Order: sequence, then C-alpha cells, then structure tokens
Amino acid sequence: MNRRIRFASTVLAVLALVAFAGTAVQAGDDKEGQKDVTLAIVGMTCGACCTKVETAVNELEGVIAAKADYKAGSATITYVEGEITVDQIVATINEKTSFKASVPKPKA
Ligand code: 9UX
Repeated sequence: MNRRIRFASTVLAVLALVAFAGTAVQAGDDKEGQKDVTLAIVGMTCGACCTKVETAVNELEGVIAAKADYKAGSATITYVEGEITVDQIVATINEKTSFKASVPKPKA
C-alpha cells in the first residue's frame, strides 16, 4: 500500500513536471527575442503585390512571418531580434521589389 502511494505520487510529480516544462518551452518560443514591426509600403495595389512583398521578406533569415496589406499600405513582419534588423528588412523590400518601404515613425 505504502509503495503503491509512493509510486502514484511519483507518477503525478513527473506528469506535473512534464506539463510545466512544456508550458515554459512554448512561452519561450513565442516571446524570446521575437518582435513585430509594421512598415509603411507605398505602391501596392493588389493581393499579388502583397505576395511579392511577403515573399521577398520571408526569404530573409530571422524573419518568421510577413503579412502585407495593400489597402492599408503596410506590412507587418515578425522577426527575431538579433538575427535581423528592421533596416535590413526595409532595404530588402526596396531592393527586391518595386515598392517603397519605410520605417514607421517612432511612437511619441
Ligand atoms: Mo499586378 Mo499588384 O501587376 O502590382 S501584382 S497590381
């Protein structure tokens, strides 16, 4: 009986640890060094324009996701800080596409 209770509590402790570790890793993946930036993009007029911008940016090391919006004239890019800079992303759009990207104005 005693052995059985000890075994059961060990199993519970291991399960709790695994669950906790899993949560910690997920939170780290979501947050550590990851940032979003919304750039102003001039010249996009259709969905294919958006795809051109997204494709150019997604090819970069350190970029996790890119979503352009031609109606808003912007693109939101998720990137890893330390792997790429916002200036490098802007430069890539300006060099690899026919659209004009610029860094957003700093918040007041
Ligand atoms: Mo079509 Mo968007 O040429 O430029 S991709 S309007």
